[in-house]
Amino acid sequence: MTKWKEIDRNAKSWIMEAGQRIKQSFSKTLTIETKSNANDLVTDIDKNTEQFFIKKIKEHYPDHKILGEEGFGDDISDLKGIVWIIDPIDGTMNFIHQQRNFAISIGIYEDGIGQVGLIYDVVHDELYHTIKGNGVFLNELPLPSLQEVQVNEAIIGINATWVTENKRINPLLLAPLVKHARGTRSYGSAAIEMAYIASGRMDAYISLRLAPWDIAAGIILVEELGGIATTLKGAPLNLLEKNSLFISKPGLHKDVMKNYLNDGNW
Ligand code: 2AM
Ligand code: CA
Ligand code: CA
Ligand code: CA
Repeated sequence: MTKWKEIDRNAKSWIMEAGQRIKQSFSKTLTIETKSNANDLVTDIDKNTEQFFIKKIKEHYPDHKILGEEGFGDDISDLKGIVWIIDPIDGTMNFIHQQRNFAISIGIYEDGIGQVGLIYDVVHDELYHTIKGNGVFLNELPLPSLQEVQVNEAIIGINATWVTENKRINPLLLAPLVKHARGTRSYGSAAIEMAYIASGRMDAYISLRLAPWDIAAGIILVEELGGIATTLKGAPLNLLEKNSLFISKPGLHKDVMKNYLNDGNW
């Protein structure tokens, strides 16, 4: 078995096991804390899940590094070697309020190149996974390459925050795109929104500020199918810091960059 096949097989088995543990936690009382602000939440399950992965990875691959949202991994200052970038629960607010619409996200990189991507929508039991160069699968189903679509036929994922007064972007810049798109959606989990681009349920997703663990797996999945992922200014994403994100089907990316985001003096 090749190196990546073995890593992928282990990662899949651990992500399913972690998902089971999360489902079992639904009957228990959550410990909820806040982080940077009153709406930035974390639970004991986020922390336990991250620690579960770290234990498994360190046992099997002691020379791999781990970057995790809850900070139990390594202090990473570069992407040399093999780095697992993990969000144990993406969509914690949904996890707490809805007990659905959250996912486990794992992107595995070697020297900065995405090699394995997994996003597990726990409650819907949908595992999106890829080994670079081998296609993307939704559970056992192979997903087709992404086809071009026009703005007026596109469903675009965007949080309403970005079209109200905010400190990152003039909301008027995004208003025409929202108006011209066939529809907009907001699922509250960046990983699920990117997985939905991979599966064709959405055509693009925009956010003004996401961390490496929010996007690490999703960009591997979408790029494997021919999609494009950049910042809103069209620059490459940097997995060592926070980024804005515009990720979409191929033709749509070019069209939106040219006709909607080009004159954004922001
Ligand atoms: P999280 O649930 O892992 O924190 C919600 O729109 C999306 O933005 C989720 O993917 C969420 O990830 C992410 N996010 C990143 N930073 C956030 C923050 N400070 N507060 C809330 N959501 C955040
Ligand atoms: Ca969080
Ligand atoms: Ca996240
Ligand atoms: Ca998280």
